[in-house]
Amino acid sequence: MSKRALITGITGQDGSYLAELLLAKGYHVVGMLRRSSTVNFERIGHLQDDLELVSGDLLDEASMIQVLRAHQPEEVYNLAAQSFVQTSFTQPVLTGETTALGVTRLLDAVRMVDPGIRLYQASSSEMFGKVVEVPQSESTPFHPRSPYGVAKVYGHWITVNYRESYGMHTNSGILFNHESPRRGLEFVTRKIANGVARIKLGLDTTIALGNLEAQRDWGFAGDYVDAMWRMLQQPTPGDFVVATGETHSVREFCELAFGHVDLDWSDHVVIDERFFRPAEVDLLVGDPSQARDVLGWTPRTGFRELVEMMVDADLDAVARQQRHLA
Ligand code: NAP
Ligand code: F7E
Repeated sequence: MSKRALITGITGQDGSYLAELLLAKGYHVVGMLRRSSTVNFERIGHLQDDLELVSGDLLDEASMIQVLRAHQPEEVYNLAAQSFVQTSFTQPVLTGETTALGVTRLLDAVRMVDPGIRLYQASSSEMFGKVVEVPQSESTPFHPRSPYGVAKVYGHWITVNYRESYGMHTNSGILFNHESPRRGLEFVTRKIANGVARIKLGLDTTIALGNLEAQRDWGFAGDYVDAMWRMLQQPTPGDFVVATGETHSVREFCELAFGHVDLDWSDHVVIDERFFRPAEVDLLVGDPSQARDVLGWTPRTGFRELVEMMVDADLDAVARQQRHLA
């Protein structure tokens, strides 16, 4: 009989890649959706016939108890969150309810329905924030710099706490930034890739950005979901940093993305104060050696390849929209 997995956040970037991976491994995949007034299947439309989609919300514990009872998964991947750092400054309470307390609601639902279920919690490099060492590993102390980062620290520790208190197989994947053509348009990499495509195809002339000197360890989401799965296959649960070990600035991302279509970024990027954050995370770079040694995981997609994949995908998508409107 095939294994059963529940994914929260199935409509998000990672949810769609993880669903593809689990389906390819023969899993029965149940995706939890929150109620919305419009269908939001942009990323999972191609998988819709292979998934079982059910209604539930991280803000409502009873809904998750009901989903767990009805579908009896062996593995739960908690990818749902208010995941945009900038929004966490304007909606800190909602971010805490979803991204922090939502984890406790889900863990508690799992504990009540079947404490033998293995759980993955989507933790984040944003927990390191104002970093105390470079690179950051599983033992680096946290100093979050946004309500989102603070909420993720809570989510991390409650995951560890349920492991230690109840002997549950709960895992915290401390993932550094991972991107793809399915990344939300508000995140800087997709904003640049989409902007480059629109400029190249004559729809825009500039992109407005904030801090170009911010540095991130950017990998490909399709590679990172494999690390999530590997964590739940281990005999003992744990915490794992998942990263490339390389860091690049927003400026470098711009150089490569515009360069890929023979444009000079400095002719098209304008700085707009609105995109600076009240507190910034300056230098994030992860040490993924534990993931390599224990999980046998390594990233496969390099930085240039990632940038070019994203720009090419947006060139295709924008050209398709133009043809549709013509
Ligand atoms: P994403 O694209 O923003 O997807 C977030 C998902 O959460 C969406 O499916 C969203 O549903 C769902 N969601 C939001 N609030 C919910 C609620 N109250 N109840 C149920 N579902 C809810 O995020 P992602 O990039 O795939 O990231 C996946 C997870 O990894 C998140 O927890 C994120 O914080 C974490 N993470 C991401 C990165 C990264 O670089 N991508 C790095 C480290 C950690 P709607 O479609 O209805 O909005
Ligand atoms: O910002 C700078 C900005 O919004 C990256 C989430 O998935 O990864 C993501 O969080 C950097 C920041 O991602 C703009 O100041 C400059 O330093 O793409 P981002 P993020 O904040 O790193 C972590 C690991 C997560 O866990 C989160 O869920 O880029 N930046 N100019 C800009 N950022 C945005 N969004 N827009 C700009 O115009």
